[in-house]
Amino acid sequence: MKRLTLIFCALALLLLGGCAPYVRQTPEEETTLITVGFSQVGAESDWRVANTESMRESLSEENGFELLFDNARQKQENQFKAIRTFIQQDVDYIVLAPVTETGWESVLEEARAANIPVIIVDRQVEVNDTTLFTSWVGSDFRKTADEAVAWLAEALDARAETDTDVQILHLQGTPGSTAQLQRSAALEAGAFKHQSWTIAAQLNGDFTQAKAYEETRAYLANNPVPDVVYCENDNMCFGVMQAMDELGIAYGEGGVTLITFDAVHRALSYCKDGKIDLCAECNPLHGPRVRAIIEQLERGETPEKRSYLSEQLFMKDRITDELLESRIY
Ligand code: GYE
Repeated sequence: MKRLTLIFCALALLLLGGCAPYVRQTPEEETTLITVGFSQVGAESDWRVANTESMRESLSEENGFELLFDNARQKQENQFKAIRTFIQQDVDYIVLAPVTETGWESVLEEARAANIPVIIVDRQVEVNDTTLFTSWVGSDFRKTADEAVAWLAEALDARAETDTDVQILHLQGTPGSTAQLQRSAALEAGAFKHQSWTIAAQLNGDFTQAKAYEETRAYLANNPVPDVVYCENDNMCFGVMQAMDELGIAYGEGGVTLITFDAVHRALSYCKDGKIDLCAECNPLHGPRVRAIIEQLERGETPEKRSYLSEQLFMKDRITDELLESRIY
């Protein structure tokens, strides 16, 4: 493995006082940076931007890293290209936030052949040989989504709406991504369990506000207003709100029930104002974990194969001003 070695040599001649003799200084500093190639999904959401920022902060030069960043614009082929470039550049580590779960074998084999450990963050990769990656850091998407669905069941129960027909509009994230697969599976399991729930439609919003807005606007123009909208991320929820604002449809308290995932600052603040009913948290701060994993590997230790970040559900009464102020994303 190649280390990027920076050698700073400085020869300083200082004149002390008016006619004092020259003092020769030769401070010599050698800094060895660990090079990390990071293939990021894109910049599709507030969550993603916070994730990138967390990685940049943790893998900074001051912390001893040189970070090579690539934004794949939500395309797997761009991620293949980025990883191959990192291999050519002989980086020390590759960090991959995969857009979808499948199709990674070849490129991961190439990284392994080049002896470069790969750390996966956020979404998972589906590979038969799990030694193709060193470690994974992310969320237990299914667990949090199951909790969100259980919250919906209770909320409907409390409103005595369990027996009446519940129409759910489902905004899905990028098809085939772990966040989409597991959040969708939780809702589908909920609809299967509760006879009165109907998933009225599943719209692909690709985790972006713009796409969710367009899809929802078009859907609502031709279909009845649903009782619940289940959005697989906050930015899609903002798109739904935008569409409903334009159509004069009430949501949140006293309107369509809105459920969203991520719990970024803006969503929490809408929730506090009663415009969103539930924010299911997804923690984007992977940087410190990734740094710790690399440092473990540097010491010759074996990191955990999978490590989960902890998260919770937020409803209006759990959102304080302090929480909003301390939220950095
Ligand atoms: O929920 C969404 C982002 O994979 C957990 O991707 C991530 C999701 C997150 O674009 O906002």
